[in-house]
Amino acid sequence: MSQEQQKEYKRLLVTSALPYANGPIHLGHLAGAYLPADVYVRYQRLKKRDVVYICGTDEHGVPIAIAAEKAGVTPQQIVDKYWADHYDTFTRFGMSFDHFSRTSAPMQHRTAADFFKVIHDKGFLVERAIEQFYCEKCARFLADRFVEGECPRCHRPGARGDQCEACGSSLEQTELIHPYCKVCGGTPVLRQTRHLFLKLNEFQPLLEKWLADKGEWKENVLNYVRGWFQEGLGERAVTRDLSWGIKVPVAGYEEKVIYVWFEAPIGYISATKEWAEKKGRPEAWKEYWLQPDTKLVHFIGKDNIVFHAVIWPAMLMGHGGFVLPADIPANEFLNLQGEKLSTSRNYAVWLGDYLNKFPADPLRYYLAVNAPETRDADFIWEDFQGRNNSELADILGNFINRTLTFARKQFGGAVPERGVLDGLDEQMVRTLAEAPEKIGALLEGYELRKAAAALIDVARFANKYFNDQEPWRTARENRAKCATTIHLAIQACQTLAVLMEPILPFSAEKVWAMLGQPGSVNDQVWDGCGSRQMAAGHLLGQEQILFTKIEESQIRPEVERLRAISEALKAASAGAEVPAEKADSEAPARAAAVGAGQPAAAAGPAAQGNPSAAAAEKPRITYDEFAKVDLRVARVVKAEKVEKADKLLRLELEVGSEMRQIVAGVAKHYTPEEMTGRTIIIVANLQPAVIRGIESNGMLLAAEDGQGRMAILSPQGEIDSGAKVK
Ligand code: B3M
Ligand code: ZN
Repeated sequence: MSQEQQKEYKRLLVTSALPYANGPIHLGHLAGAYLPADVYVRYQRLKKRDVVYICGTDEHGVPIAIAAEKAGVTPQQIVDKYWADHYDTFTRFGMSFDHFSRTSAPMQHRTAADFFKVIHDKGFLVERAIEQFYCEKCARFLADRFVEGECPRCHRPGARGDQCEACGSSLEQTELIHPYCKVCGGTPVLRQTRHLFLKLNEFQPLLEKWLADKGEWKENVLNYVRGWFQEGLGERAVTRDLSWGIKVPVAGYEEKVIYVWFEAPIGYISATKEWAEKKGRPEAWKEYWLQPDTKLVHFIGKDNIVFHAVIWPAMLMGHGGFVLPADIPANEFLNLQGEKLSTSRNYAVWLGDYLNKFPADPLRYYLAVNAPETRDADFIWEDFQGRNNSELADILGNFINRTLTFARKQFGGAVPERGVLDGLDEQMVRTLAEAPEKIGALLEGYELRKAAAALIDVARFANKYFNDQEPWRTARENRAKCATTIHLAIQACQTLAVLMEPILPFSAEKVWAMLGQPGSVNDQVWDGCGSRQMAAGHLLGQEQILFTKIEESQIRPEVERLRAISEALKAASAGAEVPAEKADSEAPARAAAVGAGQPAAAAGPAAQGNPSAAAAEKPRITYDEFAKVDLRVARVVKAEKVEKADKLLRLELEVGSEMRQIVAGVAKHYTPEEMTGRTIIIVANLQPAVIRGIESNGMLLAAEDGQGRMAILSPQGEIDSGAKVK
């Protein structure tokens, strides 16, 4: 056990990533940052720990500004709509936030501006002049995704200023071919602008030291962070040329806003302040944020790791006084029917839609037992149906139902006397007594899959106990024995009600009422809940149906809708990759890149934000489709840098008897000297493109990995240029 786990915490502060307020919540969100946190928090409350659970919407940033301009409404109107939408659907799903705030709140404006000022005044920010695209028609600089164009790598249209979704490359906006303003379509020009950069590099030694004893953290989180350290942390731009957001509180920067990823995590603090005010104890937030015996836990999806595990702790260290995260249990992604979610293409299951058709608990259970804890998981409607029917209905629901029905019929709906225990009874007693600790340890360690399975195991055992004791027989032959069986079975129902609560809160409450217990199951105590006996004579309540079986006819339309979208997408992209969709959020991997000319170190390691997306499989293609690509061996005759483009080289190639020119984005990894004389592989029949005014007639092949490394492909052995590659 690490020092971190042994440390005695007095209170818990738990957060879920703040969802962007520009689109509804879908199942991918839930599986990543919401359900796991809610289950954890509900468990901690039953453990009677002091816990505050904070969330809210992330309401600033470029995508929201663009969405508003396109829709002809104000950004505020958009975020108001989605704040209410998120609040409503989360509530119906059973999310038990202590406070659900929003980053456009006045408290956040004050808190974030003060925080920024402290970081600035302590000298952790540095001003840099950079060149950035400017739209003369719109009279503004084009931050991040306000500019789009053709991808310099894959040449598909619609690449964004920070990333090409089609091929996954991370880009500098100035590399785009035929860039255009996302709002008016005009061609932008390059202009000088200034931004403040966080000197993240100065925090690296401190961060490494801090993370050294976090060996108990999830491996995926530690791996990401190690990757960033290896690459070396660079400066990150933390201001943007935008009007929607929190104004930069520094003289000369009045026209700019704080970068959304600098400000959003501060939302955790401001939301806690609002919570404290709501409680009538405005100073109470300080206990949670300023006392070192607070355990701060951030639940996030894996695309948010660098922001929470590197940049945010650096900000907290820079500011001083605040607790640092004690754990960041990030989850992997949830796919859908075997394919990646795509929100813009509606290849998703929206929570609101789901809740209009099905209850919350079966989804909570399925997302728990099938959580993307250590690798991506898949939401499969048929599997969801199967688990609901065979585990929730046939095992858990059935046991509780048959027990209470039997008690009503045979014992007038009262708890019968517990008599002498036989071996089976003792096993049942032991199983119940051990269950809270066993399942508790799993929940404490964020092992939702195992915890959900262990819960069903208790019910499975209880069902078997019921069968083996044959109370329908002993009811006639040995009433005392029958009474003992039913007494223990009812006790098992009571235990299950408490154990169910974190994952199945609505059903747990129903069981509690069915048992005729007063109050709410939430008021119960986790520890010892398996050993608490029912009083003989206690009157049970009304039976209700706990879990309804889901029919094939209910899920078929869902499956068919998704299949139709997936097939249409495949037809449209004709074998090209359907990218993982992040259109509704700020690009995680390259979030700080604001334009060309910024210090090279300002950019994060290229593909690191999301290695699995980078390595994502493309749909299968036929041999004929592959055969359309004309791959050739080429020899580099001459190589030179492209002016004002620090990633580009102009290459003159010999391809058989032909000479060609291409522009390649390899300058960060290869010098012109290293390129000259090399034998490489090119795509020879790619449509020509003009990059930085230079015609590029082909594309060289190179591999990029998750560590930001690049290697150019070359043939092994002697071969003539112009030779075909197949
Ligand atoms: N809104 C990104 C996301 O929803 C971002 C999280 C902010 S947490 C401080 O993926
Ligand atoms: Zn424009």
